[in-house]
Amino acid sequence: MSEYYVLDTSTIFDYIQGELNYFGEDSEIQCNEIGDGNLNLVFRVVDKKNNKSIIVKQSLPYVRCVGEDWPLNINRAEIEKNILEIEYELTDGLVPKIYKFDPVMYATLMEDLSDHVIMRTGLLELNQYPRFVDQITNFMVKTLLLTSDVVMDHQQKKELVKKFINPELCDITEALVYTEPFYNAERNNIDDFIIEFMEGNVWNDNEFKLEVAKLKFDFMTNAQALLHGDLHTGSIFVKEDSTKVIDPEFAFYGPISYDVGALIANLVMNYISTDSMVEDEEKREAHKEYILNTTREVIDVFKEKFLRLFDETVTDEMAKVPGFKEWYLENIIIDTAGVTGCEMIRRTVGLAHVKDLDDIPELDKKAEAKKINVLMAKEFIIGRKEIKTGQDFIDIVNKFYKQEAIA
Ligand code: SR1
Ligand code: MG
Repeated sequence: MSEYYVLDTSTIFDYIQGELNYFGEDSEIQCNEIGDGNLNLVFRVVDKKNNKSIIVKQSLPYVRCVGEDWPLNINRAEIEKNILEIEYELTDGLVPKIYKFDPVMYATLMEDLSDHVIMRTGLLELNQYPRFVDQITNFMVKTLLLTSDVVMDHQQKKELVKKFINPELCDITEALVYTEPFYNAERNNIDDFIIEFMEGNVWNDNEFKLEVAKLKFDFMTNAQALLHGDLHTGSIFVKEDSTKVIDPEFAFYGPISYDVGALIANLVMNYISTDSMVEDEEKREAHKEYILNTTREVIDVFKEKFLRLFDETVTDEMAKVPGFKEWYLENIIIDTAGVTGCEMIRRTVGLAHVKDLDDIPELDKKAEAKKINVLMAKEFIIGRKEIKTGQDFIDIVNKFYKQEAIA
């Protein structure tokens, strides 16, 4: 067939065989649609007899979690395929391997990583991942620094900017992360218990909103590096000794802080969630400590590796001037704190929430957690110029966990 159609579990096996002849004649096939993201279909097809499996991810021509009322360009599948190939190369395989991309069906056939678990789920089950900090900082430093003007030939870099122009998905982020959560927008998904609180603490605070506006315009205009564009804990697969980053369809040239901040925000929200949800004191405190250490280390190891790789790979003459690399990195970390705050607020009141906060079972604890989340986010944004180290990030978290319950 040479026309796009929406795949389902009854057509997926024949589709895969037609594209790749992946499974043998004696296969015992099981197909499931496992997509739990907001945009696409994801099929896992397993041959139980021969222990072989594959993932097919297909773009729908609309936003899956909203429906056909919100059309969305299916070419995002091609953007994702293009960036996965670059990231695979730059990181020695810290993303899934692509077997084939189909430009008619906007479908990518790729490595099945089901021996891993989505990090958000793993953290909510209080699991720990000893290789995570090392691997995710390798991923971020390599994909971000090596695609920047510091290292790349500037004309080639501009070609990549062109290739990864991603207006529709950027528009989603501009609206859902940087705009709508900061007023009572129709598309927001707001619990009744937090409306008045948002009016008092966010929507009527123009001084604060000015800081968010500055961060929004940095996101829109600072073509610093080729970003993943949605690097939260739902876009990361983990197991004991392995980390794999998935779902980079929001990729574009933007500020490095956007990737680092998205990750830090989602770690911090897991901390807040753990405090509210885990009843067993020993398990709760151990996991909170693990999350704080992970947060601190992600920042500090990122900085250390960034400076080292900068020295090894810098090509721009002016970027070699003493003091430049420290200045460049300091601004990335400051803006990382700003992005951390924006991501935390949008996951509390914007269209797309996170299980970490929404799944807190007791209503009063959920309300308190979400209010702490918003106030902490404000501190990250307003105080960002003083946030320079991993310790500075966790000092903000600790500050909230020493104060009395929020009124
Ligand atoms: C309509 S898309 C909502 C969110 O899902 C994606 O994972 C991105 O985070 C986006 O903001
Ligand atoms: Mg996604």
